Amino acid sequence: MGCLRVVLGDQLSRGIAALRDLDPAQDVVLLAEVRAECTYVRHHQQKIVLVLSAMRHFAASLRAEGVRVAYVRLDDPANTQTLRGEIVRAVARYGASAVVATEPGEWRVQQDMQGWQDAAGVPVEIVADTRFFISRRDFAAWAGGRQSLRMEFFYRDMRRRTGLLMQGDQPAGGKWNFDKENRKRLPKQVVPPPMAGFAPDATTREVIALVAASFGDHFGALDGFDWPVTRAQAEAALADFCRRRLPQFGDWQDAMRSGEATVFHARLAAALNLGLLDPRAVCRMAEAAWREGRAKLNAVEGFIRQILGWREFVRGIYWLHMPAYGRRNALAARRALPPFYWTGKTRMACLREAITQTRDNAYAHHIQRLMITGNFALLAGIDPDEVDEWYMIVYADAYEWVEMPNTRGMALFADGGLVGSKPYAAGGAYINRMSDYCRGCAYDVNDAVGENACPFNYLYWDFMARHARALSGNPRLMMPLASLKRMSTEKLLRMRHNARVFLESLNQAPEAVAPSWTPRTRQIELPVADTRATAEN
Ligand code: FAD
Ligand code: DLZ
Ligand code: SF4
Repeated sequence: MGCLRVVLGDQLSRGIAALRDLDPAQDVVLLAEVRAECTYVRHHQQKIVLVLSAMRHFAASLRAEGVRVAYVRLDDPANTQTLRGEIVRAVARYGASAVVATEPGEWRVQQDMQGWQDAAGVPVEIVADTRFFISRRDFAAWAGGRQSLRMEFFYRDMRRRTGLLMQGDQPAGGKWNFDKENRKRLPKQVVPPPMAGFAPDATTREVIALVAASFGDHFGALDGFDWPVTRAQAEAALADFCRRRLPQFGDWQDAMRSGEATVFHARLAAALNLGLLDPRAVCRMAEAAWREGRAKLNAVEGFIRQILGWREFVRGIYWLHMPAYGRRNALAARRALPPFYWTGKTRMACLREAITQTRDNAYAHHIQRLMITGNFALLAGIDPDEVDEWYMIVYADAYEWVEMPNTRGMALFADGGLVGSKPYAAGGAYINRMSDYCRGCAYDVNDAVGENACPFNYLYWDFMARHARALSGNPRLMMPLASLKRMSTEKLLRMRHNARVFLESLNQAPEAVAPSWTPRTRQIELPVADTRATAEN
């Protein structure tokens, strides 16, 4: 027999490198549903349904083409429940003379692949994943010799390389980045169109039952599952986005609204990361909307930057710095993740909203991830390992290559500034400006001290004071650090006291447990000057 060609659950593209020289007369394609991949973190139930259903549909499309597919179901009694075990079994069963696989999206799987050859007893070839605009090797070459890596410069090079949104050698519209135009508050009368959803077919319904029976104790609701599970559905979702949402994507890119999960976002990351959509085709379709006058440049540039810029950049950073990246904790954050990240039971309306949506939909949009759940974890000093695991679990689009640099880097600054040039720390005023959450909140966003003060306010200044010395050289933080210096000692002490009491109450769920809110300054041991300059731990 010929080769065994392995396709992992997030490699569901017909053009995936491992299938490139497929000989349908000789080769067998292996797709294996295995418990190890469903439980290495306790993925949201919708994510498992999405991956397994998409795998089954992809296998069916290969078979329809006449390709021989070895498909291992999760409940097959012979299933060894690991990728390696299934490769060994398939090599023996089909008498394969070699294995071909595409490089995986996660470091731990790459490590495992190193052992496949010995285990299977035949040569294993691992080919580069060509579904990205830039290869891992070319990113490393781009990064080599640069003092610091900034997404913005990488993105400009990628625009030049691909010609996307270019007019000759100049950026379309004379500017590389229209982000300043993309921070508008969402007015009441603007109602985002409903998201394109896909009712589960018989295959998906079967997987839903399997997941409910096998992983029903994992986080997340299964009702209302409507993710695209085939290439055709993903393309329909993309077309719907380009027609109905992209034109307004830019203006309200940072806006949040209660009860509104996606606003004008695309909800395409899950399909992109699974391989159901090709990022090049997605960017070209968005670009065409601008060239044909169907969407403004600020919207299209903002959207393309996320895919051509951020998505490629974080992947490059991940592979450049793993495995050490996964241990980074530059701000020495050690606090346990509060239980409300799992239950949504908190009096803070913004967190309640973001977490409840996450539980129900396996989705929250970027600003909810960065400025609500991420910002809170940053300010509260939650251990990056716990935050990382939470983000890996809760989103349908989560894969470590993209989740980890966004979490440890962008949201937590735990990488010390490899991904972002400053911590994305913000108080309640930012959340109030970009959402309607504060109106329905038990706390008062205009207060920074006292029983009803918005926790984001005092936690923000507590964070700044805790890390003032470590952050003092950062030019982007000059303003808040100068305000901190000007602040009266009494006010800062009161806020830091509130922060301490609040943080101590966090693990006695819910945080509404009434703490003593009377500031007792004598309990704060450090003199103010030292307090301001002392990094946590
Ligand atoms: P849109 O806002 O419509 O953006 C369009 C596309 O651009 C997305 O589909 C996605 O492919 C890409 N994109 C946008 N922002 C980013 C980014 N920062 N990094 C990489 N790609 C981006 N994205 C994931 O795909 N998987 C993750 O596990 C993930 N974890 C995140 C964790 C944190 C703490 C943060 C702050 C961000 C994370 N992101 C992750 C990035 C981003 O939030 C999601 O890609 C986006 O919210 C997905 O929704 P969407 O498809 O509606 O995106
Ligand atoms: C995420 C996931 C899940 C839930 N299940 C499977 C599976 O059963 N079989 C499989 O091949 N892949 C699965 N995946 C995707 C893998 O976890 C993914 O390929 C690696 O994390 C590398 O990115
Ligand atoms: Fe969130 Fe504070 Fe607004 Fe409440 S007041 S919703 S805690 S930002």
